[in-house]
Amino acid sequence: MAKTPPPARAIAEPPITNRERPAEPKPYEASKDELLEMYRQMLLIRRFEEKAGQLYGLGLIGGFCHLYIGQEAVAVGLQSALNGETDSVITGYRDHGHMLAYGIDPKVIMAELTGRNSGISKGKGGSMHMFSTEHKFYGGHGIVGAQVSLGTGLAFKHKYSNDGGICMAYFGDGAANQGQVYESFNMAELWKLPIIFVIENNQYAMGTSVNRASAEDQLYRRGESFRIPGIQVDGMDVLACRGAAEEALAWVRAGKGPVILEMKTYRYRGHSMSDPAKYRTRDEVQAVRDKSDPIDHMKKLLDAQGVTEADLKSLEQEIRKIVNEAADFAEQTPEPDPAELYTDVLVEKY
Ligand SMILES: Cc1ncc(C[n+]2csc(CCOP(=O)(O)OP(=O)(O)O)c2C)c(N)n1
Ligand SMILES: [Mg+2]
Repeated sequence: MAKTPPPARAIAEPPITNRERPAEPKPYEASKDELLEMYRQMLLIRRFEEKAGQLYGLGLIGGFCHLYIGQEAVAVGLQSALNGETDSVITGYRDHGHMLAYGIDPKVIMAELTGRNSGISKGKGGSMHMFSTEHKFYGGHGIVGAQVSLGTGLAFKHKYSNDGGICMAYFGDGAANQGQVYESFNMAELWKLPIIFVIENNQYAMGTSVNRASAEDQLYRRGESFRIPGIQVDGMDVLACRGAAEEALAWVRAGKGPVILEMKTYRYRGHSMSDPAKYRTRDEVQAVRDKSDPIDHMKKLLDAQGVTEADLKSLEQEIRKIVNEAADFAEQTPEPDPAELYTDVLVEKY
């Protein structure tokens, strides 16, 4: 028998500001070990991306390559709050940092960048198309905004199979203007899907600044007409990111439906390696680096915890070693066999 539809809501409803919403996030109170781990992960991403930039310059990486430098606190802070056993992550093409933050081996990521058979997508995906279903990391997508709809599907699966997981779907400020994002918002709220929509507002979509492209540039408000609460977060502060993740997760895990997190961040490099970044001044970039760099900020917190320069130096060396080993591996392993062209491709009728 068909279900009776729910009654229409009363007209005199409280405005959205009076509705229940997630608690105001507080910066996460991390132990010294947690601080060190977050610092380690952010530094790993930064050094990995710098090395990827070098390999690209040497012609060892083909195709597109979008670096995550400057945005490290977002993936590290948010993903540190996830349950790696149950929760899924999906993002766009700026994906290397998210994979590293999700504990995926730097070697197989770098080998994918250089198109080798030991790469995580057997060298056939490159920078933008990496997956690890084992780690519940669902890409790596080149079509702007597509990951929002796919992530909504992942969240549907979490709910349908009652597996206790949630999906974290990342997208950019440019993607936030895409039509499919709003279709996904509608479904996600209607069905109370367990999903956190993370808008990484790094201020630019290719060469267009957010204010030039967005009628509502306070992106955390973009869910209001769908009754999805939004929180704006300092995306350059890893503890603020983690604190926001805690509140968003509490809301979503309680079955209250999706949340939007707008992470105010900044990318230091061009949109991709082929972008000369003529749409902004060097001074603008330098000012953000000087004032808000997430790694420098964390260094100060570690200093206050009694972590010495020498401790940080040895950590830096350890990370450089991991990154150099990943680069050596990525240069030395063979390219895929031509027969690989015919694997992982749909060739039958479905
Ligand atoms: C559907 C679609 N339209 C356009 C493009 C071209 N494109 C690639 S990245 C990009 C900008 C996206 O910017 P944003 O969402 O802010 O992400 P960011 O690169 O800043 O991480 C555009 C327009 C694309 N890949 N897919
Ligand atoms: Mg952007």
